[in-house]
Amino acid sequence: MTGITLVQGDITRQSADVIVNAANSSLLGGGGVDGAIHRRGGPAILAECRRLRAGHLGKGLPTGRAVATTAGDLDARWVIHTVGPVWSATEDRSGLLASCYRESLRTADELGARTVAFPAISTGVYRWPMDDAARIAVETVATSGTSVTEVRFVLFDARAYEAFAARLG
Ligand code: AR6
Repeated sequence: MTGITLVQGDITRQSADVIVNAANSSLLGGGGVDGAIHRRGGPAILAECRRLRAGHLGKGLPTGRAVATTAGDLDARWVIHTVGPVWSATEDRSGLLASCYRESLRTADELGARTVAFPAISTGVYRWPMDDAARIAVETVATSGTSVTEVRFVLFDARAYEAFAARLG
């Protein structure tokens, strides 16, 4: 049974087997959670991302996919980088957002991780509406069949926390 928990705060301060990064396809850093993870996690994470880009991810990580690296100086064993879709009002990209959660958990299962901390993927720079993002995140995790025992959503502000809390009932 996977327990779903909620925390309000900075994901880079969490202790977990896996901290998930809301990255972009380049894997070479950015703002938001991505910037914070690389800042606090130190250069080992970026070094491994560069090796992935020089190897089998030469064209970058596609939207909806996930890949693991070291967690560097974070209090975690791995960072799993996933690329959320940019919100579109005209195209339904919810399958890609669900895929981020599913693929991250599949990768975590392969690693043997027990605890996974997720940010609210795509709800910042990529502008996904928070309530809808919370619905997709909770539904996808609940139906994923993962062996992870705790999935922790780490929400940056009260608005995000309330949106996820409403979905968990
Ligand atoms: N801990 C937890 N949540 C955070 C933190 C933090 N330290 N910082 C921000 N958030 P975003 P995206 C929240 O923009 O929308 C980057 O430049 C934030 O309030 O980080 O998937 C990447 O390189 C929001 O609710 O990710 C990509 O280019 C949520 O995390 C692009 O942004 C996600 O916001 C990805 O955009």
